[in-house]
Amino acid sequence: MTDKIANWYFKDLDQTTSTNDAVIDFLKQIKAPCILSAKIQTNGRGRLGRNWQSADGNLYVSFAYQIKHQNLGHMSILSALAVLKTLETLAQKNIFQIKWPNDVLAQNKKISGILFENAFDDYWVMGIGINIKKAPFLINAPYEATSLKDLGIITDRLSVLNKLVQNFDTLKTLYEEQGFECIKKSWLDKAYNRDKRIIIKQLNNKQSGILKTLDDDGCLVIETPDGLKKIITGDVFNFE
Ligand code: BT5
Repeated sequence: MTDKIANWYFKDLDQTTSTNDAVIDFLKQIKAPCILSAKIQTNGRGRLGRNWQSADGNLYVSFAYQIKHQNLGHMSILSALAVLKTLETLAQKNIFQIKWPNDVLAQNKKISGILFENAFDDYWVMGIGINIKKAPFLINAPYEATSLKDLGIITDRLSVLNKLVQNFDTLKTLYEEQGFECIKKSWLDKAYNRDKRIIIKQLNNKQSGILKTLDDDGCLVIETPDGLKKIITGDVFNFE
């Protein structure tokens, strides 16, 4: 019999290359929304081929489910809110913020990252890493890393996963019933650098502006001397 968490089929592995890959095999086998986690990833990845350091003790988990193309940006925003709400139940509430689109920071250090990838057709993989017991020492990274343990919170990855699933399901239902507006509002309340000057680095481009809001697709809106600009992809940095 296959395990379940709420309505999701669930599998936990001792080790895999990346849960974002392993969950696709699970999805093909189970043919229904599913979640796969692993104790260790040997080749965990971030966006643009970057590495996600995946030591034992942290949460590495991927959710595979259907997302309509037009809702993808919304789900990216919603996923960060689910992580933030989960962390808020464990630690002091006001230390967490979300850096667009979906990094979660604690005291200005990165505690969680999320990677969306297409599985096939309209099935997408939402891969989430949360540092629970160990934060890597990052060289040349724009943000230091932190973990729940560094914040004085002792818990384990599967307890955090259960809370995460609960928060994600609640937010997804809210979104399906009421639309993006309330997700957007909650996200903006926790936005890192809101109303501050930021730099956005894209592959061959760098621009700066004041972080103002999200548009109705979940894109970032910055204010520049040329007016409001919509940012679809990129990495956000503090302006120094
Ligand atoms: C992300 O990419 O933040 C998305 C990370 C997604 C990881 C999950 S784990 C489960 C699933 N399976 C996978 O293979 N991936 C997903 P990005 O915004 O590109 O950030 C990557 C950068 O974060 C790196 O270049 C480092 O600077 C930093 N970093 C690496 N490992 C980290 C860690 N454990 N904690 C905090 N920062 C880290």
